[in-house]
Amino acid sequence: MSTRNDSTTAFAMTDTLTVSGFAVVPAVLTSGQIIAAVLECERLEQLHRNGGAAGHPDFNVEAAGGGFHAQHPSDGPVRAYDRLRKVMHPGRHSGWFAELAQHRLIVDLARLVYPDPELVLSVLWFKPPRIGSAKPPHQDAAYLPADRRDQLSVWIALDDATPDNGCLQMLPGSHRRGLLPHIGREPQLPDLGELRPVLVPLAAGDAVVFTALTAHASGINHTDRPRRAVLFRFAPRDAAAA
Ligand SMILES: O=C(O)CCC(=O)C(=O)O
Repeated sequence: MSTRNDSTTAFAMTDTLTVSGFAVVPAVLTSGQIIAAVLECERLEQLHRNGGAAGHPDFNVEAAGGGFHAQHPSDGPVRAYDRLRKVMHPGRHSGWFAELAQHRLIVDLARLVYPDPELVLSVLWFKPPRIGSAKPPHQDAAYLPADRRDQLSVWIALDDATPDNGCLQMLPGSHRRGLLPHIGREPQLPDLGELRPVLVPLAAGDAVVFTALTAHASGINHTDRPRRAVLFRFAPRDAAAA
């Protein structure tokens, strides 16, 4: 296996990132780390099911029509659409994920782009079985103020991510178009123009790295198993402090 310290691998990765706006990095997590991550996800889901996170704004659930509620809509009995869709800032709820965010291999990926990267966002994506909804095409920059759009995401699959369970889809070259017009409360690109999405299936533990201008999406989870992933987003330290 090549390592992230290998300068040829690093060069190839930054080259792919420059040309396409994203790059796949195999085996960022070991099998032991994948098992530990999945156990932590199950613990957080259990906390949610038991009502231990009711009303907490970091715990977002699937909405009946797809998309997500900003927070748990009720403290009543858990319904199908009360399944967790994402947990924001997992490091605040799990020491394990807080430590993972500092993992050398992960921070080194950000260092390929920023000499001194700062973690600015972490998200746990759950995409639950059968009801895990699609994420429409968007650029993360659409969520960010103009002076904070230089950011790099490291999205790590915790289950095998496949076309059937809603793996990521990337729009190669979109990062060279600047910020495109978005519509909607959950910003999305109404028109892809010439851009064509490519499916990015990953094995559990693999990562895809992409810029905040790289348009991407994910499909519905049609399977009986969750499609979980953790996202760490980095910015150059000065920008994060601005
Ligand atoms: O995990 C997903 O399905 C969507 C991820 C995404 O859109 C993001 O990380 O910006």
